Amino acid sequence: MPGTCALLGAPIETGASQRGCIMGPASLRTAGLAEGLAGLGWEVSDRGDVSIAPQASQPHANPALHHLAETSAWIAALHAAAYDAGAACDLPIFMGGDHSMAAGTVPAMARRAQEAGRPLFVLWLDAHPDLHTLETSESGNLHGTPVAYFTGQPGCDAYPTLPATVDPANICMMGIRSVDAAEQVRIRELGVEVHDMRAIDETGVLEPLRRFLDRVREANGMLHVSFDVDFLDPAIAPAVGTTVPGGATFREAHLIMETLCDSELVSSLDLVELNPFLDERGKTAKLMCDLTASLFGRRVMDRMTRSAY
Ligand code: 4U7
Ligand code: MN
Ligand code: MN
Ligand code: MN
Repeated sequence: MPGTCALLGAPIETGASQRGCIMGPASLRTAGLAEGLAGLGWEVSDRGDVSIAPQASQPHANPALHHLAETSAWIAALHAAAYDAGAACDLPIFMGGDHSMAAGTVPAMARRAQEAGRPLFVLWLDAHPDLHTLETSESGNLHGTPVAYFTGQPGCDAYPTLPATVDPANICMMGIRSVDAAEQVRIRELGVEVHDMRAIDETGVLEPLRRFLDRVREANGMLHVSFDVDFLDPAIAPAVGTTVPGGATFREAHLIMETLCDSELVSSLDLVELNPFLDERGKTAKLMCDLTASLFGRRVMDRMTRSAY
């Protein structure tokens, strides 16, 4: 299983209402992300942080939008850097930064998949579906828009042109528990697979995850995992601006990562929305590193066989 892993920092915070995500990549490095993976046998290279030039403001018909020009510049810069990181290793990790960065990383992975003649699947671990267009966002916070953009929804035209989109049928969302009215409508229209927290209470995480992984395998797909810290319950992961009670537990999250590891299907990972300014002595950063280690092969006990995932 161990192979090569590239870390890429995306210190972007203009997509969120609260400041602090700019420190996310530094906090993940301080918590020992690279060292943990190296200890599992992975060859890890750190490609440093992406940056953008200062931007002039860009007007939009929706007056609520914040930092549209910066976000567009980040999307373009991250797309290019993520594409290169994907070419340079087996499994890149994109360290955020707020979730607007997924508007750069996911399309870059979709382009790589398209060039390989394979479909891209996305596992979206989040309290929120992030399915607003630039027209429907009421908060104007652009970290609520990446999924609408990378599935090619109209209303995101002010963002860079997409070279490849993700088929909504290839997205699986887990942990959802805060959905705005316009997002609710779009989920139904697009037929996105959503396992909200009630469904997880009822079935657990394993059954829906295994079914999704079966689909990825049958389609010979590549799999991008986008992990928003607010997927987790705020009691175990306080370092996030958009806390929503009733999130995933420590073991639910680890079980997802362990199962993903056993599947050997994951080809890229976002770790997003970590706001170190809100953390408690690095607790959330360490948890995100431990969860990543589970995805990269750390296990409590040696097993005779891998689970059937
Ligand atoms: B995150 C929200 F209204 N939907 O649009 C919005 F609830 O990347 C939240 O998932 C967006 O953290 C959260 O502002 C974006 C809100
Ligand atoms: Mn999100
Ligand atoms: Mn969220
Ligand atoms: Mn958030």
